[in-house]
Amino acid sequence: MPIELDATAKDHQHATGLDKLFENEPVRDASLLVRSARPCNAEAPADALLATRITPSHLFFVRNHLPVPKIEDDFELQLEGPGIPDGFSISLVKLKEFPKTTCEVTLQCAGNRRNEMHAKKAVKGLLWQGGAISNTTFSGARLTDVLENAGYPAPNLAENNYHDVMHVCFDGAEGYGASIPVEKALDPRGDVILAYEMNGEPIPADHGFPLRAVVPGHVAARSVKWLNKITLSDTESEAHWQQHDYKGFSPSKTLETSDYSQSESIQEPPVQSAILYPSPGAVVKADGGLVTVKGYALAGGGRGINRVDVSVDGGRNWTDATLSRPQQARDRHWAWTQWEAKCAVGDSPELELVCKAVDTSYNPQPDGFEGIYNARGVLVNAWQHIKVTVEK
Ligand SMILES: Nc1nc2c(c(=O)[nH]1)N[C@H]1C(S)=C(S)[C@@H](COP(=O)(O)O)O[C@H]1N2
Ligand SMILES: [Mo]
Repeated sequence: MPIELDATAKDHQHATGLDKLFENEPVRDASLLVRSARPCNAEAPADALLATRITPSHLFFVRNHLPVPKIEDDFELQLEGPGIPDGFSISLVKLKEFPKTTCEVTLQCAGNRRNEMHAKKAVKGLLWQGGAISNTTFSGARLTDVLENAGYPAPNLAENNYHDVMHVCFDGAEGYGASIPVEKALDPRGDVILAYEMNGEPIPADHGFPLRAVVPGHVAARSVKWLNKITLSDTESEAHWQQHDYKGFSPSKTLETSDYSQSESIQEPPVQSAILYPSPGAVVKADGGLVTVKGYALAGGGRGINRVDVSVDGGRNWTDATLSRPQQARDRHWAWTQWEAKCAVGDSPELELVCKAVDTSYNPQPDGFEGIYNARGVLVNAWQHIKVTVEK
């Protein structure tokens, strides 16, 4: 298992040879909000997430567990599984010959908004605010096309004929790995892509150049960057991040008492929303007695956003936000919904802004953190509360 170099592993940052390990780090935009430098973990700035539907690639959040690897020009994607000849591999040039699919997809880290849970009770992990999320287009070959070409016989899932393949495992060149259930991988409406482009350009180094698995509707941890191997398996990926991370536990469990073998791997995240404007503690203007609040909402598994409710009095009264939803088919809402609400304010100069989304299956966000508390601080989706002051 590779050592995870995270913000808590400070000692590693001074170890000899570290500069060599990190020699392939790209130049990054100065407005990214860096939460850990090496490996780089950085949030997208709120104004960039608000300004456009599509987050510009250079402002897309970065979540690297390990140093950015350098991929050679003669890179070949390895494939392994039933029906696939031993040693089968496919070049990038070959991958680009498959029909090209483009999909608008929001990636959200399972730890997004962790700082809010941490503020209630300590959790372990990078203290992300609400910017470990971004929305972009990815283009590439469909995973189903590539698997079929490699020789994998299409299983009859309706007949429960799986050929012993239950999971599709993705390995990244630098040692990261994850897997997704085969049902998602093979779903013709699941849109799993082996992407070589992001926003119409080659994928930037931080986001997986030259090839990335993109798993829409799932937590971003399953969209493996620097993809160099796909294995069809009867078990989940053996990687640390599939087996011993990205799982949730009851509020009573500590890191020590959490039994990872007994918890389901996180795949589709629950419904989420957050405020991007105004920022906490800001002084805002009331225009004709109305304060503007803006943010994003996202539902997992391709569900859409049905409604976003916004309050300025801590959750007593609610205003419907105006939604800007993705133009995507039912159960294929892979992209986020941006929203804006104009809320009437009374005489109080202190406002407590709250937002909550309801997805198209009528799943609401939970109102508090207590019931969803987990020691690792994943899937933090309680109603967000933000205090601001109204300018007199
Ligand atoms: N190879 C590789 N893939 C990876 C990771 C990684 O560290 N290495 N991090 C995962 C996690 S936890 C997240 S949240 C997303 C972040 O994608 P981004 O850096 O493009 O925003 O990539 C996922 N894929
Ligand atoms: Mo993540």
